[in-house]
Amino acid sequence: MKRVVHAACPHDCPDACGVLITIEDGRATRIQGDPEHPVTRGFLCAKVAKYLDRVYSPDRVLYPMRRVKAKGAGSKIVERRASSPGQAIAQPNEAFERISWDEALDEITHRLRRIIVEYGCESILPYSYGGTLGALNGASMDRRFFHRLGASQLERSICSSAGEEGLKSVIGIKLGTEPEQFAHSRYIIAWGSNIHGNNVHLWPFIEEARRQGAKLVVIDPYRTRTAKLADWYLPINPGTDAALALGLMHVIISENLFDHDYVSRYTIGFEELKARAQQYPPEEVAQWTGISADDIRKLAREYATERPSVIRVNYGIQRSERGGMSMRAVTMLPCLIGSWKDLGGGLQLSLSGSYGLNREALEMPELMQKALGRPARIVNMVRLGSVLNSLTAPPIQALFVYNSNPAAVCPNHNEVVRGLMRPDLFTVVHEQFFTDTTDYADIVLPATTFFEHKDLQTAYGHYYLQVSNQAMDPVGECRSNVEMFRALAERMGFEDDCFRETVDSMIDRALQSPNPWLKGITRDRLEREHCIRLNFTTPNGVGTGASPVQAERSSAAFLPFAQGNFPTPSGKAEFYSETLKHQGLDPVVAFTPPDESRRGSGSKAAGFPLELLARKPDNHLNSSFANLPSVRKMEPWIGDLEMHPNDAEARGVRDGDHVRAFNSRGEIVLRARVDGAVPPGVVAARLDWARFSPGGGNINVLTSEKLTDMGNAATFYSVSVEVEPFRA
Ligand SMILES: Nc1nc2c(c(=O)[nH]1)N[C@H]1C(S)=C(S)[C@@H](COP(=O)(O)OP(=O)(O)OC[C@H]3O[C@@H](n4cnc5c(=O)[nH]c(N)nc54)[C@H](O)[C@@H]3O)O[C@H]1N2
Ligand SMILES: Nc1nc2c(c(=O)[nH]1)N[C@H]1C(S)=C(S)[C@@H](COP(=O)(O)OP(=O)(O)OC[C@H]3O[C@@H](n4cnc5c(=O)[nH]c(N)nc54)[C@H](O)[C@@H]3O)O[C@H]1N2
Ligand code: SF4
Ligand SMILES: [Mo]
Repeated sequence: MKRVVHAACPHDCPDACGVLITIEDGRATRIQGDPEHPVTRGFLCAKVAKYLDRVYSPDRVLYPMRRVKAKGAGSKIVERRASSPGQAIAQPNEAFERISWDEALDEITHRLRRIIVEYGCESILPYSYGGTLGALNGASMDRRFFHRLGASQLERSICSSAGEEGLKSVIGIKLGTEPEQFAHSRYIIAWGSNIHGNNVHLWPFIEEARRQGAKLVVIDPYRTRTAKLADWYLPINPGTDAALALGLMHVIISENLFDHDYVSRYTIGFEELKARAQQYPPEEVAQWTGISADDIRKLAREYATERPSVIRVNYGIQRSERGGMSMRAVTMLPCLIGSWKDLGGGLQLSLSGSYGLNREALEMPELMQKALGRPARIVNMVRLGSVLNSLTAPPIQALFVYNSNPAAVCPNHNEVVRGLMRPDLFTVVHEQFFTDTTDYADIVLPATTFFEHKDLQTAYGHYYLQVSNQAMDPVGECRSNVEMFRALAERMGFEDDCFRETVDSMIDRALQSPNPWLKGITRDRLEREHCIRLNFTTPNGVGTGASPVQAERSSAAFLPFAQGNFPTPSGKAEFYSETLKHQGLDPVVAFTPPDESRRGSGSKAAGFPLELLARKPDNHLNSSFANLPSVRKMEPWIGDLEMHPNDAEARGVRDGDHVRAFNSRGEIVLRARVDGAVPPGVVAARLDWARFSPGGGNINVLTSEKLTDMGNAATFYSVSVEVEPFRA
């Protein structure tokens, strides 16, 4: 029997594609994009188009497993077998023996109970991030479980929190220009945003705009696919975006190109901003950013006058020491020129603030009270290395990993591994694959893919909610995150009703929220219609729907800030923020170069004159997909260090040579690729699994635990290194 099931891609990607899965006799035989999804419109990225390879990979974890060899032995088995470094290799499951779910759950609960008696509940640390962004499997039963247990709470700041704080400090909420409106733009700036690689479903709307004469400008230190396709590419020195934005505001204000009416009605702090921007004339900004004063003036004039103009800023600029301030500065631009009023104007970072699901009902933080009588301690995920090695009172004695692969993605890799190797640390990993992290697990539990469970799917790059239906039975003995934590709660003896709640009931309750934009959207409708746009017709306390004029031009347009309505403390876009002032931060915005950079003053930069961009792969998703041979083939840069010819020549390095990249935290061996991708002084390499890298360490050996100025986020793009030829 053949049927087609509607699902939604839950990977950590702005697009949240509508997906159709064909099932024949219980087996998935085809995956395709849902042509009816208004934004993702029937195509999938190259990696998810090959998803059957993932679901039916011979490397899937199929059963609960117990480690029988030394911690870390899995990666050694792989290394020994690796005939050529570019090849993905079979699972290192020889380090494990199969056990039953009963045995696994018994062993876990037994160990956790003992650890609680000896060290207290907060010696247990959950560790999860973006494996699935499904509303339930991303954060629901797991949170209930750890709240009820009284475990330490994880501050999930490895990705976006600096940018979010920067954005919210100006406009109050994670909302912005919807992708469909980019088709109406005449001037599009991709600012630290690799659209073609990381957000490909925005691209057709940009192409549509360009067919009608729009100009695409890319601001990025790395010549991405998007940059190569741009009308104007501006390579910028890493970490200097706040200077550029201030330089643009300098020109826009001094040449009187800003929107007086919008500024006076809907913003506060213009005088303070004006005074600050005066300190950033283009000539000075040019020295920081590497972009000429003429280009800065031209960009400012075009951006302010070629309307509608829109900025797609992504998370690239905020993975820098002062990423919060960078994002704050860029967010001020559409408020200054009033482009929020225009169809096809404004700015997009993340749109996820629109969904407003009832997260309290899903996560039930009140259960912490029951366990501890107070909120549990908070531990920052970026600092996992230090946390495992030196946190006390209590130390971490149990680590429970799901939806994440910290032994690949976490900064300061060597310290992370040192911590994971601790003989007294009890580690559980719930995974689809034997990853870098499972190598250190005492127990590995098998996890379903989105083909094998049901979920509710939001997005951070569009405004359509979806239900992702279960298409097939789980392979092997896999269980979803929801079902695994449900079983564990039962085994721990937690009798609260919430641990027995069905998936459908959880979806229903998630949709019962005070957010008016969810009005009329029910599970039943989602199951029938697959994909429903948020209900923006009613204005509300947070933002408004389209103004009458705009509504005429496009009945569906959503212009959240056309008439102000910024949900900030002042109700206006804040060029001046009292809140930041209270936090000891600059209430306006200023530029300071990253300490760890050529222009910085930090000691970490001394002796390491190159700035490393520890980048994402274009065709994998962080560490996900890197183990699948068919996907890995599409990413020929893996294992390369991209260098400018000047920097290579100065070090006696030729294209194709092996080089040693190092700093105070460690070293790795890569192959030099002397191409035109990076400007002088900058080098770039891509994230890969540690075990596929010679020596067993990936680029996160070189990245640091230093946190950003706002949001306590990771600083993957503020890394100083030196490079020399590698002599074996
Ligand atoms: N193919 C693919 N898609 C993905 C992912 C993936 O790994 N692969 N990851 C997903 C995830 S988790 C996320 S968070 C999103 C992120 O998507 P993006 O926000 O686009 O993330 P990045 O690739 O980190 O950064 C974007 C660009 O910023 C540039 N950049 C770095 N430093 C600076 C700087 O100081 N200034 C400026 N102007 N630019 C800078 C980088 O060179 C990069 O090209 O993508 C998601 N989609
Ligand atoms: N050097 C460097 N490091 C980076 C970045 C970078 O740009 N450069 N990017 C950072 C960013 S932006 C992010 S968001 C993080 C991402 O870090 P992670 O969120 O850890 O992302 P992934 O590498 O995709 O690993 C997710 C894991 O979850 C598993 N998984 C998928 N679905 C499920 C499920 O339903 N249940 C369970 N139990 N497991 C599941 C997958 O198999 C995969 O191994 O990486 C960060 N690390
Ligand atoms: S990873 Fe992104 S682009 Fe690819 S299918 Fe999933 S949502 Fe779509
Ligand atoms: Mo991310």
